[in-house]
Amino acid sequence: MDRRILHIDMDAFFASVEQVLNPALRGKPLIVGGSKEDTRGVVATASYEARRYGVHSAMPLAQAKKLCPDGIFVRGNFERYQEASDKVRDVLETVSPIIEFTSIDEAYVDVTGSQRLFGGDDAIAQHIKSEIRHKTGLPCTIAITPNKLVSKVASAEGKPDGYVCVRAGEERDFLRDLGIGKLPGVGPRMEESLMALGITTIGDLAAMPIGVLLARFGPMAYALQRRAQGLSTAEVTPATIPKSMGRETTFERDLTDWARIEQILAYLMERVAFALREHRMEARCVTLKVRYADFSTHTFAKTLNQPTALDYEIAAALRELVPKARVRPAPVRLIGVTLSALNFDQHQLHLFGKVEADKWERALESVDALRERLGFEYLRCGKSMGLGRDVHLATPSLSR
Ligand code: TTP
Ligand code: MG
Repeated sequence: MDRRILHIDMDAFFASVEQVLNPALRGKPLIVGGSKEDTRGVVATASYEARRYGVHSAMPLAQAKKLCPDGIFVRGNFERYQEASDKVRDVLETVSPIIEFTSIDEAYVDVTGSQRLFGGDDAIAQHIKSEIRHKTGLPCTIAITPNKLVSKVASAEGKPDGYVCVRAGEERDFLRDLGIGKLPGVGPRMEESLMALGITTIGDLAAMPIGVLLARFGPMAYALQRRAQGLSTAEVTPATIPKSMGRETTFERDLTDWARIEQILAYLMERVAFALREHRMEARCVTLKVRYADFSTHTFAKTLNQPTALDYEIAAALRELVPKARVRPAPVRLIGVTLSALNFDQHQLHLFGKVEADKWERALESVDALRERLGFEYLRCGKSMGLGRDVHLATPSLSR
């Protein structure tokens, strides 16, 4: 049976949620990301009315204010967006269990097996759109096509409040006249290289003699051209969302030296923060776990004002928690750190305009990239450096 893959993306998501919460904002140019007085933040998103003025995501607020002086600026309320996203998930679950969220407002659903029950693509899309409207008041755009790649492109084309259906065999026709920059994986640099070869549409790339592409891009040319032809076999892989992530270790012998304990704690923290970022998640709660020599186990938790995936913010929370653990003068048998109240990273670092965080985020991106290439131990940052390169934990424990 032909695969049918649905892609859904909520329209102007944060702005639409704000408009549901406060109907006075409907139909108005609305900019989410910071108040009018906010000078440092960036735009998280803008309503379609505000987009007419040229305002878009990631634009500095100051610039948005110049382009759209009569716009309404709000800071945003991430919890409400997560709630809305959860309701969208509930609706999608009524259609198929194979759901993969790729961001807070975007998901793929394999609806191959749902065709008979609902009576086809159109009925599935209709059902989802009206249920989401009913349960959340929010508009969305849906595409159903033979694969993830074409669905992703098609839903972007269908915005806002749209539905696009591409049948098997029509993929290439559908993509043909679209600008080459619309093909997923083609960023601004790649777009430039393709333009230099005279390729301006996805159809141009699909029809290009492969030799020309191989000469310019090497072996990746094959995959590139296949994508332009609308071919993709990627599966919808439902991600189980972890509730928490933790790292802990039992020492070879009980320790009383807190300088040493804190070094190991810093190492565990770096590891769990790295894992968190790998999952593109953020945490709002940091828990320090201590088992003393007498096996009594205590946890000390701190809830952050805002979710984070940054080492230095998690370290700051631990610095507040460690003195609480040290109140008991007993030797320590086990130490651990757990991050919970997790959600997917939704650029809220930018949303709340934290310049400092921004700097760290960029630094950690490079650190993580090196670690992926060379191994975790290659690069370490804070207190844990005192442990040296090859850290050996007697009982490394990975928990979720
Ligand atoms: P998008 O789906 O990219 O944008 P959107 O839903 O606002 O608009 P569209 O109709 O074009 O889909 O992102 C979803 C939400 O993620 C968006 O509402 C706000 C947030 N976001 C940021 O905070 N910063 C960003 O740079 C982007 C792109 C999105
Ligand atoms: Mg969206």
